[in-house]
Amino acid sequence: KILKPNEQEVQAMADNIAKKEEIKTQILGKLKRHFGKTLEEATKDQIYKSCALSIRDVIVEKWTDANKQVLNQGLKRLYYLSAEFLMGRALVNNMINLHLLKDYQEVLSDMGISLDDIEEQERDAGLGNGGLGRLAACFLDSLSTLDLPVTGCSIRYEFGLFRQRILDGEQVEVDDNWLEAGNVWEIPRPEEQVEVRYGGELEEIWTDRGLKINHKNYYSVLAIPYDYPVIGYMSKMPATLRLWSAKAKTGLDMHYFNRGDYARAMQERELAEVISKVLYPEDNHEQGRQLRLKQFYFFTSATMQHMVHKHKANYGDLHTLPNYFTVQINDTHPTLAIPELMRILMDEEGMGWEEAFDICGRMFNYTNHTIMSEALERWEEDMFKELLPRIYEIIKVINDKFCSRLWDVYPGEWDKISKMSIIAYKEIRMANLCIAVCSKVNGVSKLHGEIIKSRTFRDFYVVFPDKFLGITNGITHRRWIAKANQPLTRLLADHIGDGFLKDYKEMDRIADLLDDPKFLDDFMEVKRQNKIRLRDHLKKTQCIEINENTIFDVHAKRLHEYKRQLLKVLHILHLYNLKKENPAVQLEPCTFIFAAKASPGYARAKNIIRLILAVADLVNNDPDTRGVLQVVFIENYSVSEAEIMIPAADISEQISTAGLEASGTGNMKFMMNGAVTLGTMDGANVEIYEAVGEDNIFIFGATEREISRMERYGTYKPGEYYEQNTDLRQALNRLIDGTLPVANDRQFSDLYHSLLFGDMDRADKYYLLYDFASYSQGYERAVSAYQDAARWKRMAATNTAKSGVFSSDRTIHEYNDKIWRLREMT
Ligand code: NBG
Repeated sequence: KILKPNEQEVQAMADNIAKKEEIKTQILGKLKRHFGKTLEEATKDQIYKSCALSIRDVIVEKWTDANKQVLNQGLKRLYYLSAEFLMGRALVNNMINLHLLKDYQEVLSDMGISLDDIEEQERDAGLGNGGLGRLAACFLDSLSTLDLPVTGCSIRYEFGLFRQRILDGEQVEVDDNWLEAGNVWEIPRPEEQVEVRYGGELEEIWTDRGLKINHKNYYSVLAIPYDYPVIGYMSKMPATLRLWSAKAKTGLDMHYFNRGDYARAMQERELAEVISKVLYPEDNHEQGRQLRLKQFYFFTSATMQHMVHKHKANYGDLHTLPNYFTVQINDTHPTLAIPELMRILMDEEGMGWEEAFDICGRMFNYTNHTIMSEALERWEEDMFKELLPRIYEIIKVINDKFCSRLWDVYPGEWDKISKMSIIAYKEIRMANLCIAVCSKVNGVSKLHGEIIKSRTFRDFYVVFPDKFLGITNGITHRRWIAKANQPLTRLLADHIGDGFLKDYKEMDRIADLLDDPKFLDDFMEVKRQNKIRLRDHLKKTQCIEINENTIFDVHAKRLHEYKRQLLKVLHILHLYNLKKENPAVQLEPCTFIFAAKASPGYARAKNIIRLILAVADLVNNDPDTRGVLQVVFIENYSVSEAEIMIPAADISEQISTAGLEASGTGNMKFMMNGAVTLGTMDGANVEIYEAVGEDNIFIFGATEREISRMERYGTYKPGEYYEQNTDLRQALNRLIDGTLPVANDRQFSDLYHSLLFGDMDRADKYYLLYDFASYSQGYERAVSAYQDAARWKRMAATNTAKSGVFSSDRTIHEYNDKIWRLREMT
């Protein structure tokens, strides 16, 4: 007997059909009106854009309403200032967040189109280097999901982070002209442009209202905002990402043009527009270049001017600014927002110093993302003064007042005061400026929060104990589960419903399933599907064949010595040696996957990539190891590559020298997707360890305390480890004994020397030799756990089950509680 659907079901079906018809009409309408094309004539790119525009309409509708509400209800808004936002692609993520994914999939498939194909038309918005920029992107998603009003502010770089190609065994950088084919998500707002000034001289003039600073002979650049709405999951409050683009004030200089000097006529324009041309490809590493300083002043000045204009227009009274805005400074890059707001309030709005300073103190907060001394931003005083004379003067006054305050606390302690001073030894120290002014200064994990108090900024902590706190990073589980891992999302939804996408705490319910054998099998089946997806992807994009029936052991992050990709490579060479020495030895088949970009100017990092590729060449082609050990380097690590790679991982390598990785966020993405961490007690690994328990993680290596003791007393002698550990010695010797196939005849003796003797500095600064034996044991433990299938599936699923606390929703709750105090819309 055929069951007849009841009335409600009939209605639901009818609604569904109507909804899908509407989506189809929207897409076809966009194709027709924007591109003058019918479906049959349209290119994939045009279909992508039509889908995106139809989705954008839905978001913009909510966005306009929400922005009006913020104003009507007088809600406080967060300005999240960051030199980087590593957004990745938006289309499918937006569909998920609007609960429209399934509908679009079906509509497109009815039209004979695959959403996967369409999705690939979108270029990643790669406006960031790594963790810091991706964190900013995750924060926008969470803020919007929690209906908290935020504007993220940055630069509309015409070229994002370079694309990486591997040619002849080396990294080659290709420009990332991501705007080439247009960006459908952004809305230009030329009517809100502001002017940013550089150079010139200052002059004091007396007016009837007192002394006034006149800034003259400056040159200026226009900042044009482009707004990009970002919607969180089932949100009423889309976030705004405001990206500023630089434009010359005059198009062509007609004076030169008329004389036939066309190149000269264009010059000013090019000089201005270079400001938003390209993202600096540096990660955890400071260079102090003038153009970079120009970039940072450019977007912070534009943002502060905009904020003040807006506030004046809406409320008139600038004294209430801190009631309506709070500003987060994401690492020191946007620090100039502080003196810039001082400048606007005093020079343009006639406010006195004390009042302006008090307002700044109440509005700004600073997040520190690294303790690596080379990455603590400093600017050369003379260069700074010439480029930003007024800002320089303001910083100088802040510094004078700050130092005299310190003098009261530490009378006579010149050394200490000069260490804490904002300007010293002809340099301006941005972190010190932030700490002197901001209400709160936070680290990004528990450990890092402690280290900044006890070491990096200890002297400041003694004076301002209430300023400091640690808030552990997080990642948005919408992108990193729902978008990146749809099979896992379906499995979880089948058991606990899809409420966890809005409320991360519901992820805790996954723990109830850990004793359900069917769930564990399904969980591993999801993993297998993801491994196959990565296998197919690699075949398609890099013509590399990998075997999904091996362990996928993944080390994916920026290339930096402290992240110790080199330690991993040495260990692979050790496994290779084992097999060469005794071909009968049984090794568990393993695919070692690396993905990492090296900063183009960081020679050592590029060399380590060369080494990884050379080791891949050796191990993959040697008949003794072929099929057992495979080394793969995935090109162009980016958000979109990560979405495919992370769900496929079995082992997550998080092996930084303890104390140096402020938090890590890749570590969270892997564990959330059921990879088991093999890592040091560093950054947020410590909290992953606490969350999953010691049975569900493999910890190895020196602790932060051990390392800092060795640093303090200078007791570390890498040579002794080389002498005493045969495995290590043999692995290291492979770098120089001619085993490795090399391109251009360049060997790896510099890496070898840096570990054993040091070049300019100490030998083995990052303690690879110290941790080698312990890493090797950690790897063995991980492999034997993997061989026990019953044990492994429980471990893997436990990692997902305990990952809720690493949702950036939790992080944002904490920031809001402890720092911002924003309210939800009513
Ligand atoms: C990085 C740290 C990571 C951390 C991210 C986000 C910088 C300066 N720091 O450990 O190295 O996860 O910031 O907080 O890029």
